[in-house]
Amino acid sequence: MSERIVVVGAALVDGGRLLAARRSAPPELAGRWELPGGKVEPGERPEAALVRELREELGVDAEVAERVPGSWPLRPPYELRVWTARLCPGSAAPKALQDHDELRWLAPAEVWSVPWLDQDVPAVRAALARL
Ligand code: 9L3
Ligand code: MG
Repeated sequence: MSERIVVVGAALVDGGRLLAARRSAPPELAGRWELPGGKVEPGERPEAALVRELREELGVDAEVAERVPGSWPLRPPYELRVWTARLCPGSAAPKALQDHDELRWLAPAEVWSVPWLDQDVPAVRAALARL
């Protein structure tokens, strides 16, 4: 059996709004919006990977809250798992430092106003249900 590699995504919430990040790379994903995150490294706990990815990609200090039940297939061998997260007190505001060219805090009524990556749509729906 082939190993699945977990990609962690954050439903980063602040003041009741969800952070969406527009990808700038790779070209086939550019312009579509995602829950920020990335690949778990060998031996790394997924929650630690998420904190690391949010620091690298957005320059924030975040804490992971709870797992959003489910996992969603990406291009093999990857699969997406999502946690809710929030900014730690004193964290910088998110900035698009890596792989993104725009960030947007979306109120619940605005969540479907951006073109999410197809693979993120069910994850966003599940995350929204738990905000
Ligand atoms: N991916 C899809 N949705 C997401 C994330 C964080 C990632 N919410 C896909 C895009 C890439 C792969 O997973 O094909 C690895 O992600 P990254 O390391 O390029 O962020
Ligand atoms: Mg990433």
